[in-house]
Amino acid sequence: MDSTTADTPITLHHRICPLCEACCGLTVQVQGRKVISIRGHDDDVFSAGYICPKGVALKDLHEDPDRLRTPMIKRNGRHVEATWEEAWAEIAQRLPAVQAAHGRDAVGLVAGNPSSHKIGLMLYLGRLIKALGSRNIFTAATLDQMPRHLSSGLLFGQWMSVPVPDIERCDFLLILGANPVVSNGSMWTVPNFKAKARALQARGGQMVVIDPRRTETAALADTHLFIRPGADVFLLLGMVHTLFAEGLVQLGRLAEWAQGLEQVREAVQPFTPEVVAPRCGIAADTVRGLARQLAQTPHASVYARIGTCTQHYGALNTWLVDLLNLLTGHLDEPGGAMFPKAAAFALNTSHLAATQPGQSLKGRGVALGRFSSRVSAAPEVMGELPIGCLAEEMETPGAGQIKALITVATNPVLSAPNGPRLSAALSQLDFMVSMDIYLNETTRHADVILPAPSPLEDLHYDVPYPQLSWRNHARYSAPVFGPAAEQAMDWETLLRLAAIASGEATTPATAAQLDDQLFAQDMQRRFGALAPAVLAATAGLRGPDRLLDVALRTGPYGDQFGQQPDGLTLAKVQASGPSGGIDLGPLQPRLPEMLMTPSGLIEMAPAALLADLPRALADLQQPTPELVIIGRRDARSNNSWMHNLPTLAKGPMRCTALVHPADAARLGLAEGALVRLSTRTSQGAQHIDAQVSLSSEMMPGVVSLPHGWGHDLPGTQLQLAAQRPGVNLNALLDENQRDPLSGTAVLSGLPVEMVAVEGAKTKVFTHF
Ligand SMILES: Nc1nc2c(c(=O)[nH]1)N[C@H]1C(S)=C(S)[C@@H](COP(=O)(O)OP(=O)(O)OC[C@H]3O[C@@H](n4cnc5c(=O)[nH]c(N)nc54)[C@H](O)[C@@H]3O)O[C@H]1N2
Ligand SMILES: Nc1nc2c(c(=O)[nH]1)N[C@H]1C(S)=C(S)[C@@H](COP(=O)(O)OP(=O)(O)OC[C@H]3O[C@@H](n4cnc5c(=O)[nH]c(N)nc54)[C@H](O)[C@@H]3O)O[C@H]1N2
Ligand code: SF4
Ligand SMILES: [Mo]
Repeated sequence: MDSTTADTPITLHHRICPLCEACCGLTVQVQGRKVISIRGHDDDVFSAGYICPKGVALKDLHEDPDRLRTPMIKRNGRHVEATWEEAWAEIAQRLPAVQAAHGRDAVGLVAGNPSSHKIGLMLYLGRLIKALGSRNIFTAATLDQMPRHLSSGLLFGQWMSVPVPDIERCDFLLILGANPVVSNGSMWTVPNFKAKARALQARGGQMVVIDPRRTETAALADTHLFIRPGADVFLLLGMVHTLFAEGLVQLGRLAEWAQGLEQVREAVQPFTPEVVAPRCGIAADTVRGLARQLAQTPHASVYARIGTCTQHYGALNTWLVDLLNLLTGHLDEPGGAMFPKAAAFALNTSHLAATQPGQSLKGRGVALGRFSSRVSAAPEVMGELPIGCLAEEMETPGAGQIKALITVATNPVLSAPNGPRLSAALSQLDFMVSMDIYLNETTRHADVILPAPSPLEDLHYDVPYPQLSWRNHARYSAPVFGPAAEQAMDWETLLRLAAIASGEATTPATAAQLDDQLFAQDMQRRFGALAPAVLAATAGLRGPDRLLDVALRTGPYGDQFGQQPDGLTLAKVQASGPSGGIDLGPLQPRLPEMLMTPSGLIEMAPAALLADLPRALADLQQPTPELVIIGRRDARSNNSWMHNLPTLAKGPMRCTALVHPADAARLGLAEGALVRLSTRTSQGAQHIDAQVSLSSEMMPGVVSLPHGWGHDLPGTQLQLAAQRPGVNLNALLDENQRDPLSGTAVLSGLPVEMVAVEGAKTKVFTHF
């Protein structure tokens, strides 16, 4: 019960925002169990007060009456509130039955974007996956950044060795397919990108943005170039070609640490600027000019993100971006593209103790395609299968068919291509469990929904994002509120699920007991004879806190359990007080020590990538479609799930189709017209109806609609979102179009037809 009165003291709490990759420090003002206000934390060592509207909306999220606070069980087709024990009983009865009848692969798992922002999910999901023993593991990575991991794995030997622009020292920043002014950065943790970009310009630097829409980031840039969606591979090849043709290649310090230069030179031969220019919609001289500017600016960096990943050549694009940085001497150099050195959990720091300075460690590198999906034979990457294969794996009978599914913080019915097919397949499952905070378009199919604590009731430490940050740091947030009664922490829920999935449910241990057992086993494996000392040193901690303490202490800045007394411990990070955490300084060069490839070198010409180039070459002969569709992000939205929060939902309708006035004139469309957008996919004709907004921001021949909308499906509990549902872009997209190497879905650049809906009135946009 909330016993807050007017006399209850107001307290201030510092807290990292868990909503996007910027990881902003917030100041939360609280009275009892009420949130009074949320602001940017001015003294935060990393984000210095920056906040966006979503951070403010954490209050709405905490208070949202539709957010689930108890488990839900579906009875007679309707979801009803249930106790945790009832939920566990239902799962224990039904999940092992599927495994017993159909085998381990019959239970699939899908994990979504918020999983990467919650330490409990990040650190314990692996336990559940291991317990399941299923090949049918899917995540949002194949809707997003898998090409980034692939290139890092092949070139540097570790999936998470991702170079990011060293923006504070950079004088030329080339951005492709990213809109960090709105998205706040991705695979690059850079709160207040706008201020940092302005500072770059103020010291005489330049920013160039390549995007089929003149975005908020493009508007800030010194130069914006439209590109035909999907044509980045050609632009990038033309630039690499220019570097070789004009003698601009200079690897500098890394020359002796890289192999494959001659193979790259040969492979790019066919892609002269003249050959690629028409396809990109960018003049050959401009292609050359970009390559020259990159090569001739001492501190420069290329950054590319989702617009270049979610297309037919996602892997090639990401590789070519890495090559551009490397070939121009900007990789791992101040002001160029550098590798962060995280304080905890980074696999690319774990071997450093075994490496001599100035040497690399020959590692095992990464393996691809160790197994394939059953129906389409799509290869695994990083132990997962392309999410585009999920529906067919549920629908197609035979050994290994997915009969039961666990979803963790994901809403693929709106976020993955051909959501309607997924929705139909989910409704046919024998059993489905969702860990989620809403009864939404996906979880409405679940037999049991297990809720999560509100972000303000959870501790926070970012696991992946310090590995991608513009500056090194270690920041921790304690929960602002204790958990609501009965609410399990994510790690507890995952351990209970894992116990059931591994068949141990008959010995009902508490999550704490399971955690102690697993922790002791892990420490034994890792530290051998020293394990008892580690257990003693971490006594009193449990769950993610305990794993974090071990990771910090054994990490590159750690106290090594007393051997480096000045080093980091969890207690030290927690005690950092009003600064919100510990600053670990600007990015430092990390090569060659960080390399983990089999050769111990940067392997710049991986066979799998070279073998994909003929596909691009053949593609140059293809005609370009008249109209293609791309996505769009909005500052007040977050993929599919923040449309139920009042402070974000208010204002103009955001799910509109942006159309260039010339296209509108050609097709006879006026502002506000209702149009039918149609595609022909591998599954037949699809269409949705959307309202047009005219915009000269668009490249002619390209229409843009945001994803994550379509909240008008029955059986959900999202009252506000349902009032202005928007339409589902992903109903138009094709789950079978993907980058063959990374398995990443093609979400950008598919041909679309657009016609006015006969008889529909031109509507004035609804405003909340
Ligand atoms: N066409 C098109 N489609 C896209 C994209 C695009 O650009 N264009 N972008 C893609 C990208 S980059 C991504 S990452 C994916 C995202 O797709 P998903 O990974 O499926 O993520 P969301 O759609 O954001 O759904 C998040 C789910 O997590 C739940 N949730 C929120 N917070 C919590 C929590 O604390 N705990 C738990 N257990 N659940 C929580 C929400 O209720 C929601 O159900 O979408 C992709 N889809
Ligand atoms: N406000 C808000 N912030 C978010 C999210 C959100 O939904 N809303 N989602 C979060 C997530 S999960 C992610 S992964 C990140 C993504 O962060 P970003 O990668 O910055 O994503 P977008 O803002 O979608 O920017 C992609 C850009 O690529 C452009 N584009 C589309 N097709 C092409 C193409 O073929 N070539 C080129 N060069 N450009 C193209 C689009 O016009 C768009 O401007 O954002 C995160 N932050
Ligand atoms: S930019 Fe991202 S991390 Fe920062 S307040 Fe907004 S949602 Fe939160
Ligand atoms: Mo994403």
